[in-house]
Amino acid sequence: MKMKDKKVVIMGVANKRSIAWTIAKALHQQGVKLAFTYQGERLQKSVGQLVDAEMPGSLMVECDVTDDMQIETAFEQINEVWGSLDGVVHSIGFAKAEDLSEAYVNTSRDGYALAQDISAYSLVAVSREASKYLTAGGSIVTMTYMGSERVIPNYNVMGVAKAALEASVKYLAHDLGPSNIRVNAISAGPIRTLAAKGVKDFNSMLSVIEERSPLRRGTDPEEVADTTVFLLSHMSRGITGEVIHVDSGYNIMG
Ligand code: 0WD
Repeated sequence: MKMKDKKVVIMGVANKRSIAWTIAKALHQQGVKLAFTYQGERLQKSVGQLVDAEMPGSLMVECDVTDDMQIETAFEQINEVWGSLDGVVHSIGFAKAEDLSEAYVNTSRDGYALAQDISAYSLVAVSREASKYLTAGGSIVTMTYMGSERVIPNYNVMGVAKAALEASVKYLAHDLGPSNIRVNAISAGPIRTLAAKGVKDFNSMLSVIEERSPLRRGTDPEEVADTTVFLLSHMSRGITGEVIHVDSGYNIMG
């Protein structure tokens, strides 16, 4: 994998169930140096404790992705310590709870804009700032879900935001490719995390997947983490602008 001493920024750890945390553990095992960004004081203490306990020596920087200045400053601060970067994991998404339970047709203008801002636009702003420091090329990986491709009841405004995110992956891959920066997404099957708690009927989604997916089981966060390690590594050097499904094959089912 040739990952030892690579420098990767992890965005989106809220707690130890976060997909971003499982990804961090897999990267840590490969000897990767990590910088964690956290959203506001709310998460500073809890994420800080997690990082200090399991990955001491990692960087910790505040970054609310709704604020351009915070994104700019976060990458500047990380670069001041590291001098350059090799990769970014963007594992961030948000929609208002009421927009994940009512009919999509009732989505408010505010709710639509917020979901797009945090879940899709943030990748554009992050890629722009990160690319300044990915000086020897690099890899950016984001997390998406099949609700972008087809209607998953209740996923609603998040599905539309994920469609924008996946389209952004392609446009960003085109823009940053000449600098040897790759941009890809992983479309993960449902995983029990804090974000998943907001999706109504999550449990019944899981049982359908266990019954109908080709592998007849749900998705482990470790599977998503291993694919992220691959996408950040030299092994995937020919892949960009791609959405890789890590979902027990469920997306191929009619
Ligand atoms: O089934 C699942 N859990 C799947 C998740 C299946 C497929 C994809 N995904 C995606 C999510 O949509 C998201 O993009 O994976 C990504 C990570 O989600 P997660 O690990 O399931 O959820 P969680 O642990 O809640 O992490 C998402 C975090 C936020 O957590 P909370 O729960 O506090 O909203 O995104 C971060 C925050 O840490 N986040 C922000 N970070 C910076 N600025 C912001 C913000 N404004 N808003 C949310």
